[in-house]
Parts: sequence; structure tokens; C-alpha cells
Amino acid sequence: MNASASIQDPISSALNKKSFDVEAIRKDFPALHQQVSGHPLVYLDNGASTQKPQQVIDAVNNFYKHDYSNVHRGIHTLSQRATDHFEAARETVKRFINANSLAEVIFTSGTTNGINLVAQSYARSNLKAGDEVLVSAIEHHSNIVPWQILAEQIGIIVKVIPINEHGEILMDEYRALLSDKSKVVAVTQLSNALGTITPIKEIIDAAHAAGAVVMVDGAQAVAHTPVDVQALDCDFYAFSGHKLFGPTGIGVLYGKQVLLEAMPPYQGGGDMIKVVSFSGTEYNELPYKFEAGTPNIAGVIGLAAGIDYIERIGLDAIAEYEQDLLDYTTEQMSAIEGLRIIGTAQHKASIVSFLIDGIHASDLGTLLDHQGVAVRVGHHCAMPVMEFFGVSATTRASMAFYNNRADIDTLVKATRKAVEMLR
Ligand code: C6P
Repeated sequence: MNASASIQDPISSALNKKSFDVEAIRKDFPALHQQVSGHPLVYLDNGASTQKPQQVIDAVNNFYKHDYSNVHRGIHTLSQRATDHFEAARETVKRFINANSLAEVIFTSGTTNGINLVAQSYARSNLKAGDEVLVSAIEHHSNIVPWQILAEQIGIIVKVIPINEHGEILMDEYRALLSDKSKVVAVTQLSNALGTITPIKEIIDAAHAAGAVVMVDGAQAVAHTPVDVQALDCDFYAFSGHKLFGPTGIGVLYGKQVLLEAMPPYQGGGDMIKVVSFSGTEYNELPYKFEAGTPNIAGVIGLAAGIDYIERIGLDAIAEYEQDLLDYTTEQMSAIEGLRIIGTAQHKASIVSFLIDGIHASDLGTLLDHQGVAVRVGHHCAMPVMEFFGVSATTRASMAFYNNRADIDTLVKATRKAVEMLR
């Protein structure tokens, strides 16, 4: 059996049903069915990373068992099989985000890697001292620090698009910041710390009108909403496999072909060259020009299996289901005395960040863990967001399509109990 055959195996009844059947879906995720601290696990840390369905685990397992070899290098059967799976996965990603060509799908190690690639290749070679990169105040550190590094290297200026008290981008202020100095706008489609869904299409259109290119951080968005890079007309879009029910250490950078063609390589090494000579080296064509070294082959195969899995449920159905779960969570959590939700944007995805009067987030997180509830506490790699709201940390419950109302009821009960113990 080979890896792609395993992905096609008849699987859970959940995916064959027309309606969204969360209980059937949960059966596909082995890690959800365990006890933590003597309680059934309630996994609400999907913003950090998602659990894997059996189909992804099988795809990776089968690849290592039957087809494992390096790609693009060998004439032998295993290498050809591995290459076929690897390139078939690129097709899957292309379809998933509706890229125009396979040349536009670059495998990276994750969102962070993709954004750094754009900063160091596109921006470093196209921007000069005094040019401006606009980032929003709700960005993850991965979409701030690469631009600050570039500022130190070549003297670009990083400008911050402000937000309001709900955690929404101030669009008028954004438009006012745009000028002929703006060369890159780097914005998230979904805030990991607050859950805000940004008006990304409007942001892109305004940037283009000012002559800037747009880097979209899609790390959180891809698992919660359908993404069509051509409809968005973004220039670059980065995401990670591990938040998409796939493995860690794998991600994708989408870039418009015309931009990628003109960009210098980010890293040098095997696979990204056509000819190497001490008198001059010729780089490979896209997308290989940006894929130096042996890639994360099993990661790519697992990522494609994750995409296959969620496509069979459908991102529209997922978004609808999660919106209902978000509304339920918001309502139930808001009823807890002294609890304040940080991030109350009108358009939100299934993330609830909160504070409780007089209780430190890490104490709460520890007591929740003792009751089997996994949440993230801290600054969520978005320290400027914490600074804006005047807090050092929040507790964050981030839901996926395999969470249900019972999970939320447990979260609420466990939070109430923790509050009683800590007061
Ligand atoms: N956020 C969270 O708990 P990597 O680490 O490269 O896969 O993804 C980085 C990243 C970039 N942008 C956004 C919006 C993100 O949410 C993340 C990862 C995790 O919120 C881990 S810090």
C-alpha cells in the first residue's frame, strides 16, 4: 500500500454524511480519547496546534513503511514514488488555496519561515532605506520581528496600523498611513491572540491602490475559513501544516509567480540549483528555487492528508459550526463573575481570550489542566496586543471543528471551580 492510497481509504462515517456530525468526527482523532489528570481530555489549544486525525497519522506512517526515500534525486522506484507523493501534495495545496500554478506553492517549515523568506528575499531586494512596511497592532511576533530585522539591515521603517478596544483594525487610520513610501503591508487574516477576523480583502485592495504588495499571515485562518488566494489577490500568503491537522515542521508560502520569478533565492543548497560551478551557478525554476535542501517529505504528505480531511468536511461547514460554538462559548464564559473577554471584534473566529479579576492566567491554566482542560496562557507570541490591552497574559480557549458543546460546558465548570479555589 502506498501513502496516497491510504489517504483515499474508506474512513469515518463522519465524512460521508451530509450534515456536520461532530461526534463521528471526534472518533477520527485518537488523541482526544484519553484521560489527563484523571479526567477526559478537553483539548482547547488548537490555536497553538491541532490534533491529528488517524488519516494523517496513517498517511505519514504508510509513507515511512512503504515509500520512504529522498525526492527529486533518485532513479530508483522508492525515490520516484516519494517524488510522486510529494508533487501530488503540491497539487492538493494548489487546489486548496486556489493558486494559479504549482510554481506558486513553496513548501517551507511553517508560517514563520514563509514570512522570513518574503522579508529576506522579496523585501530585502526590492526595498531601500526609508521605505515603509505596515504591520497591524494585532500581529503575531512572526509577522513583526522579520520586518524589524530588515529595518536593522537596510533601514526600512516599520509602521503600525492601530486597532480599537475590540481588537479590530482601524481602517481609516490604515488608509491614512498608506503612501507612496508604503512598499509592503503585512497583516494577519485571523488574530491568534484575540480571534479577530480582519477585513483582509479591503486591506489588500487599499494596499494595491497605494502600490504596496501584501503579505498575509494565514497561520490561523486556513483552518477556519475557505481561502482563495486569487480571489483575495494577495501577493504572498503563509501558513503552517500543524494548525491544519497536519504535522509540525511543514508549511506553505504562496507567492504570485511574477514576484517569485524576480526574487533571489532565500537559501542556497541542493535542489534549488540547475548547474553549480565556481564560475557561476544557475538557479532552479520555481518552486524549487526556494526549496533548498532535503525537504520535510513526510510532513508534506501529512499536510496533504490533513487538507484532504478537512476538504471532505468542507470549510464552509466548519466555519458555520465553529461560529455557533464560538457564540455558545462567549455566552457561557461571559456568565462567569469577574470574567472579561479580550477581543470582542464583530467578526471573530473560534478563539476566546479572557481575564478573571484577581486571578493570574497561569494559575488558572494550571488548575484547568488538573481538570483535563488544555488551554494556552501567556502572551500568545503577540506581546504588542497584551501591551495594548494593558495586561501581561490572558487565558485562551481556541476551538477546532472537533470540539463540542460538552467541551465548553467542561471548560466553564472547570473555570468556575478554579476560581473558587483561587479566591
Ligand atoms: N501561533 C499560537 O499559540 P509557526 O510557529 O511558524 O507555525 O506559526 C507562527 C504563527 C504566525 N502567525 C500567527 C497568527 C500564529 O498564530 C502563529 C502561531 C501559535 O497562537 C503558536 S505561538
